[in-house]
Amino acid sequence: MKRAARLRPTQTAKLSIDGLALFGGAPCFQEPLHVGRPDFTATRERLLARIGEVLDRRFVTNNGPLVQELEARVAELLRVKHCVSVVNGTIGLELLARALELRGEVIVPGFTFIATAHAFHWLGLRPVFCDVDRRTHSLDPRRLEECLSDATSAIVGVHLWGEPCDVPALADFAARHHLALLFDAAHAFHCSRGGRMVGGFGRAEVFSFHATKFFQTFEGGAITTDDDALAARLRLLRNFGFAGYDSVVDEGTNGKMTELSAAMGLVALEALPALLQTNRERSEQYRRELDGLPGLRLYSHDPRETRNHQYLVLEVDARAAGLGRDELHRLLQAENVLARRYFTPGCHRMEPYRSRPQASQRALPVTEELAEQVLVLPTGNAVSAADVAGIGELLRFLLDNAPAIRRRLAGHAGA
Ligand code: T4K
Repeated sequence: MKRAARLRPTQTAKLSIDGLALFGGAPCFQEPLHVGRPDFTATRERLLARIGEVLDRRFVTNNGPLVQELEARVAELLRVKHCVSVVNGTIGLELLARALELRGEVIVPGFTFIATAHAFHWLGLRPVFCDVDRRTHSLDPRRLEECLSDATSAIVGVHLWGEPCDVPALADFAARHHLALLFDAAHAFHCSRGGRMVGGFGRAEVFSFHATKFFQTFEGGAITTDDDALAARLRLLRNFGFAGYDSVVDEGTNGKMTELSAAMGLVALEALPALLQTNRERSEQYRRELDGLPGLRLYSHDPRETRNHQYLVLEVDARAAGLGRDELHRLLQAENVLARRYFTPGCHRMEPYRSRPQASQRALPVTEELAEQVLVLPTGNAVSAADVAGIGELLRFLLDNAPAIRRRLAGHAGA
């Protein structure tokens, strides 16, 4: 079902402070607009046909033909030797940590989705949070040294928002200190650095194919690497350590992707160019709609590189905007614009990490600032051009009337 934005640019005059949904008016959008909601309108028939094949074949998991086909196609697309599909990105990180036999401490950014840290903590490793670069939002190589200890075994860079990390600087640091370098590439499918696709950097990279990602298999993920031995070990570990019937040659867990997820993935791969086109158009439109709005800065990607534009990331400077990020978030949510405060608070402020002894915590000023400022706006192929126009108009109205809205918010119950 297609929604239409209730607001059109020409109807801005109808917006009023009293009419804002937070103050009792009807929401601007009849249906919620999500960050990365998948839309199956264009792919439904092909997906159902693929699922039909799986049911007919009666082979639904355990490295089936569709999983193998998907792995081959992803490896080809990312120009990497091996793609080991997994049940989700979090398990992918865990499998990689096991396969690399990481020990002790692992340096991770403070500003990321909690799964980056949890995956290692879950295995009994200790995530050590490093601050991030103000512009790119990813690991700041200048802050690595202070995170280092005798127990450090690895650095985990996160290509946040699909913008690859400063790979050469991280690789140089890792080599000098004999650390494994791996990447959480959950956001970076079909993104490049120096013309080379994310997938082949470090020892290995881990993708998430969650339903809200640019490339999705409902739930799923993959570990990609050029290292033959590592790929072979990962394949063992994701299947209980089985080398063949009745032959267990390693430890292992169950990290296998199902044929239904692979069916989704194969169909999603065919639809990728169309989604990329939509994402690009929406992202350019957002940029035009928000142009000149005080206090709102849109995250910029390197224009020379391939990007998937799956996340539309806004930084809100409360002083210049007249409204804080959290105020805007409340106002937008009420209007059915389900913008997200990714990633608030920073990982170090979430359990179990925030309860660590104070002495073992380091200041992460950039992570703190971003966690207060970042707002991710609805994107994906379920968000129409009319929706983006409506969101732009709404944001413009909110900022144009910021002082009055702020006064109203102060007096509003629950504010
Ligand atoms: N590393 C990084 C840097 C990551 O961002 C992630 C995951 C991982 C590692 C771990 O990968 P996985 O183990 O997940 O493969 C979502 C996703 O669940 C998560 O995959 C993602 N990152 C994270 C950034 O976002 P939530 O808790 O915010 O999801 P949720 O349920 O609120 O969904 C987001 C929006 O999408 C909502 O507005 C609802 C809508 N939605 C969601 C689903 C699942 C739909 O419209 N349809 C749907 O089917 O974490």
